[in-house]
Amino acid sequence: MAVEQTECAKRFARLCTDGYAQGWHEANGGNLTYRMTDADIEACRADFAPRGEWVKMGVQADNLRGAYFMTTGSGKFMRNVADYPAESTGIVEINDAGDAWRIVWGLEGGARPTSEFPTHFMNHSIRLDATNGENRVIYHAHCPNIITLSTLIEPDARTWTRILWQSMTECVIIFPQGVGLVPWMVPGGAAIARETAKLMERYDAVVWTQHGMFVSGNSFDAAFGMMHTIEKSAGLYLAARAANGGKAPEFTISDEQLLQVCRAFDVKANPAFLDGAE
Ligand code: 2HA
Ligand code: ZN
Repeated sequence: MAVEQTECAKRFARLCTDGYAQGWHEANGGNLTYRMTDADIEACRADFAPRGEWVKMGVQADNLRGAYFMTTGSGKFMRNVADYPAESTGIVEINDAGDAWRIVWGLEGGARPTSEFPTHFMNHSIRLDATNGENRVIYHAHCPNIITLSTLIEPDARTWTRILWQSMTECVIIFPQGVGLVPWMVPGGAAIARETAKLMERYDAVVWTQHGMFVSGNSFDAAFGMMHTIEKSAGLYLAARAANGGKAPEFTISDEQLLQVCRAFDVKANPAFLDGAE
C-alpha cells in the first residue's frame, strides 16, 4: 500500500486540514508528529528508502531508539498536507542511540522534519512513559485565543488552568491535570524542548506564551479535541471579559461545581488547582 493510502497517513492529513480550517495554521505555523505502530510501519515499509545522513537532534531518549515518526516538514504549510503529502510530510527513523533521525519516506525536494522536532521528540518520550506507551500524537498549533490570553494573564499554570476550567463545564473532564506554561522563549531548538518536556510529565497540554500550544494524545482525535477544547475555552473567557468591560467574568463555574463534575464523571482533577479537592 502507498504510504498516502494508509490509515495513519489519512488521519494525519485530516488533522492538518481541520487545524487549518480552524485558523490555527497561518503560513508554516504549527506542526504534527505521530509515533507509528508496528502495524503502521509494516503497512508503509515497502515504500521506505532511507536517504541522507543521520541528523543529530541535540536531545536524546532511550525509549525512542528505533522508533518511526510521521512528521510535518520544516517550512511546510498545514493547508497543503492533504493534497501534497510527500512534499509536506515525511517519515523518519530514529537511530539506535536515540539521538538522531534520518528520512525514510517523503519530505521530497530537500525538506526536513519540522523545526520543532526536538520538542516533539522529547514530548513523545515523556508521554510514552507517562501513558504506558499509549500516547502517539504530539500537536503544535498557533491558536489565536491562547496567544491572546497569554498577553493578558501571567504565565502561571494554576491561574491559567482555573480560568480555562471555570469558563466551560466539560474542560475539567478533557484536561483534568490542567495546562503547563512555558514563559516566552525562542522556538525551534533543544532548550525550549527540554522546558516543554519537563511540563509534559505532568500536563497533557503546554502553552507557549505569545506563541501557541502543544498537546499530546493517544489518538489524532484526542490530540485535536484537546487543542480544540482549550482554545475554545480561552475564546469564551476572552469574549466574556470583553463583554464585561475588560473585567474578569463574574458568574463562572465554582470549585464546588467542578468537584461535582469530577465526581459524576469519575475524573480526578489536579488537586493543586482546585480548592477543596483532596
Ligand atoms: O513550524 O510553528 O514553532 C513553525 C512553527 C514553529
Ligand atoms: Zn509555532
